[in-house]
Amino acid sequence: MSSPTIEPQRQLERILSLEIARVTERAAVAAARLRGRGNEKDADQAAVDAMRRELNKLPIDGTVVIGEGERDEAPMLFIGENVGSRLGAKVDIAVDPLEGTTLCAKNMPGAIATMAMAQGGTLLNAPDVYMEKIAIGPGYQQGVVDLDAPPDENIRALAKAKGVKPDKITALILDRPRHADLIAAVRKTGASVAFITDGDVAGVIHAADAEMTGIDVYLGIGGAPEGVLAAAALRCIGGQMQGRLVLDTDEKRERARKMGISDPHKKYAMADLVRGDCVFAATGVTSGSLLQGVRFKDDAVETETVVMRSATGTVRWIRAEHRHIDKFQLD
Ligand code: VTB
Repeated sequence: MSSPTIEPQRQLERILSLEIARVTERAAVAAARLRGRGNEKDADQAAVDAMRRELNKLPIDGTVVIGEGERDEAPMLFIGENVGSRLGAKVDIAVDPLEGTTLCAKNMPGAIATMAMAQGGTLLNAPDVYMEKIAIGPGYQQGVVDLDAPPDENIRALAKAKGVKPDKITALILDRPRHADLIAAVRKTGASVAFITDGDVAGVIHAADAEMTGIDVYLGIGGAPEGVLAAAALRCIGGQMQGRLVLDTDEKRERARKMGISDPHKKYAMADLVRGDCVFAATGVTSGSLLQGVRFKDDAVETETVVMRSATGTVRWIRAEHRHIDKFQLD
């Protein structure tokens, strides 16, 4: 009797799409122990250490392409670091062990531990700089909004495509002084602006489910690492996204060049940010609109994780109860 065969790369990716949950779970639990302590650095380091420990248990030859800063300046999970058992297939890894360090330090909603994995050489290797971003959900014609179009034009085009007036559109934007003109332009169309203080990976994901979240479009400048992670999620759940690195100094352009980025003004489509199939995971650290935060109970620790896989479009919500938490770091 012949059994169905799955090519080895696909098989591994299928296994990793569940294994990845362990990695973000551990990072989230480690960070959650330091919620509300006002110490961003310690919470971040705890998440980084836990994530690295778990990554090194995976049967992969992994390279961190989006990480906690660049070599020499980051103690661990820096861009270029090798992780995994080194025996398996070549895999690109993007991590943000604690996305929203301030949210965690202040115990505010929306901090997550997140990462994405893809075949080696398929995730954009970007320096830790800013990225201009625009993202919308699935169901629209390709190119209905564009990073290079003025914000008011994008809002009108999106409203038209949705069959509503601009005042029925809501744009999600990071609350930063640098967005003053953008916010004014969006509001001038009659559209509404919803703010986040941090956490634009979840912000972009929200735009992918307008019916549920009320967010039609994500706009503005956030971190480039978060941009690649968000693109990985969107590749799994559908939607459109464009980004452009903000390389406004010689020093940044040189850092980018060393990572193989020759055109500093390049507009990246989603398929440039993530060039093939990927898996994405995020675990809540503090409770937010995307995920429940870590709950510490007497006999267990509870986590909530979302895992997405682009090959099949499967989205899994994993509520886990971790018992024997004392042994947590040993297995
Ligand atoms: C965003 C957000 C992050 O950084 O990318 C933002 O997603 C951008 O940087 O959670 P600034 O804070 O400098 O504006 C975070 O807020 C924190 O890393």
